[in-house]
Amino acid sequence: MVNLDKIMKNERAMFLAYDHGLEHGPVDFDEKIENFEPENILKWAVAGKYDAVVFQKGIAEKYYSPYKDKISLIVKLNGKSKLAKIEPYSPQNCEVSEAVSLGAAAVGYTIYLGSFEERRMLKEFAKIVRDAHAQALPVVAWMYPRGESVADDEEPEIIAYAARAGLELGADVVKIKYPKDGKNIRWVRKVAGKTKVVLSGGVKKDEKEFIVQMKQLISAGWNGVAVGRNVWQSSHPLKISEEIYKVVHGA
Ligand code: FBP
Repeated sequence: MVNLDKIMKNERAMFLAYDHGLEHGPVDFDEKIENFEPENILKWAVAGKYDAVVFQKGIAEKYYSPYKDKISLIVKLNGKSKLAKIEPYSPQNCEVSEAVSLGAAAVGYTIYLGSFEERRMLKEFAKIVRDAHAQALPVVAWMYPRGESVADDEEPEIIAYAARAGLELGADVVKIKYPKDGKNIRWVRKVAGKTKVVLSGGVKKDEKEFIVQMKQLISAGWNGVAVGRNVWQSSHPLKISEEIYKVVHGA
């Protein structure tokens, strides 16, 4: 039986995502780079009462251990840069066993559903689910339809497909994007069945708009948020974290 207790409370979750240095490069960190140092992210994660932080293994190895009793860790097992102009494929760079030695309470993996490389990711993911579940470790799937065959990755039908595929493949939590115009959010939640569903934050947007979106999703049964830029690119990361906390976990 998978143990979600270290990364969720009452079936709700707030994850602070910080794997962008690999996915996008330090461009997301702008000129105030010191604000974006891993130690600050960890401090905000603790002070903001997140349920877990998300790191690639390199950051986890070098920065996580002083925080291991303060905040849970999700180790992202795959990743890619944005430099290669190929069909999206995010290769695995860390084994479940390595994540466990780093103190992970869960592991994460991105699947670019619809990519010509989809089969490689589905195969890697299947092994990860097997290895993680053998030790009751939850698996969080970044379900991102992407590639030449995917015309619009915000289309509610496509996002619902991604959520459902996560359930079918054994994910315990799926991290998916906001369906365009907030359409079909109940249906998207429903098709994921017993798999938990969290919102992938996306680019920094108006804070009020972000909180309104969160409220809609929570009342449609979504389980929370895995957010990065909307928190650490804010001029007041703790204040926005408090707002998110109120929506996700209640006052
Ligand atoms: P954000 O809240 O900043 O969008 O972070 C969520 C996330 O999935 C990160 O974990 C990841 O690095 C990034 O978004 C991937 O973004 P993209 O959509 O550009 O692949």
